[in-house]
Amino acid sequence: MSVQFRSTRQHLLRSSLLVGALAGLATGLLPTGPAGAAPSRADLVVAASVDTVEVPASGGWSTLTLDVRNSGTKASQDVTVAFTLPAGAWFSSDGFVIPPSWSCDLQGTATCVHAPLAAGEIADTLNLPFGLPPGTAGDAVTVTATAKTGMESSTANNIGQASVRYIPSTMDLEFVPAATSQQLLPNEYVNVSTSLRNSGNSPSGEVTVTIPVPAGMQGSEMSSEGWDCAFGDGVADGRTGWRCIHSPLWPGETSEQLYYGGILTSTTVGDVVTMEATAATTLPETTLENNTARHTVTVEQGAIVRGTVWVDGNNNRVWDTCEVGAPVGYEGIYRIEVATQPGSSGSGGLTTINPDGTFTAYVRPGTYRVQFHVYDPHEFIDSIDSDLIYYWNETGGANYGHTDWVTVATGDEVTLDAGVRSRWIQTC
Ligand SMILES: [Ca+2]
Ligand SMILES: [Ca+2]
Ligand SMILES: [Ca+2]
Repeated sequence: MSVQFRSTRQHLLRSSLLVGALAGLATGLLPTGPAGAAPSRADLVVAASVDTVEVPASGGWSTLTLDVRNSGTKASQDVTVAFTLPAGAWFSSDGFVIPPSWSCDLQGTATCVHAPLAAGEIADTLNLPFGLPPGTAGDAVTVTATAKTGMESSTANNIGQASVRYIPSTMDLEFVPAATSQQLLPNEYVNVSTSLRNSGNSPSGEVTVTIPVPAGMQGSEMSSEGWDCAFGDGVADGRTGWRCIHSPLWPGETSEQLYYGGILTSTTVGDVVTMEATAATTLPETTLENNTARHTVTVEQGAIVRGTVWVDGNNNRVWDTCEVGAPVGYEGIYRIEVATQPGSSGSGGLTTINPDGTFTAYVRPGTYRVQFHVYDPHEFIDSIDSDLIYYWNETGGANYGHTDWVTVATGDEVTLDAGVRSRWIQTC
């Protein structure tokens, strides 16, 4: 009778243990069987996952997340988790934090140790980045974590595994933005800014961008952080332009902005000037179709402000037909600005000063005045052939004068002159 009782009891015990173990596996929370019915034991349950389940065939990084809990009814002893990485893989040595409750030796034995876990206690989650060597696209590799402690009700749930699959490597540089445009006046500055992005899953090689200076434009040296640029003749594939180098771009990385530009010269209204930047790298790309950035400048019509700084050679305060323009430079016309009236929306390009004392500025509709700076031996004069409403001849010879405000519309051409005399008077 006692034998029968025992066997029935053992049968019941096994059943409840089995149910308990299954429930424990399913929820990870339930104790294995009624407390009074089974020997009280610890039961570690391990769960492992990876945050990146696919890496390129060129190799890559993932992070192992490990959770260990004691689902048993009794405290465990010390917990040791041993990791097995795929062949050639390695744990990162920095860039992550081990919770203080764990003590890990990832570079040596590849184990982490935790103090005993009370019944029901969940250990702090471990997040361990690891690197994978190059592999074959389509292959999967597995990371395994195995926990060990003293006597447990089950060790079947002590192993956590997660897989990472190799996918084909891709690398693709593309300009962001790839197409820009603007409308400018003749003699205006062209400023272009773009960046380069690696939209593949593998690093690029060193990057080179070449930008020839197009016809109708004069380029100038510019610097861009993160880029090493040279400007000059024969650098942009043999042509005058920019050649800029950038270190390899990581998957998903966008470079710093790349700046280049210059001033429109020898263009006329309606001209279209296109700047083309071309990127290349030392490794094969998915496509080369997106390796060009185009900046299109359409030369638009504005108004023209022009005039002459003329020298009253015979000192009669009249611009006689024989009298010519002042020289340009430190003893003549030093600077001419076409200034925008404060609050006016006008804007324009550089004022070109010619050796014969004439000047030209292309401006948008707006209100402007011309500001002249001439140097000794030249100084401003009163004359009916001068449009200055104000001038000041300094002792020392840095002389300044300006015209009244003039409002111009698209297509207008206005002429504003300034009369000067030279202390070295030459009659004509
Ligand atoms: Ca266990
Ligand atoms: Ca590309
Ligand atoms: Ca005269």
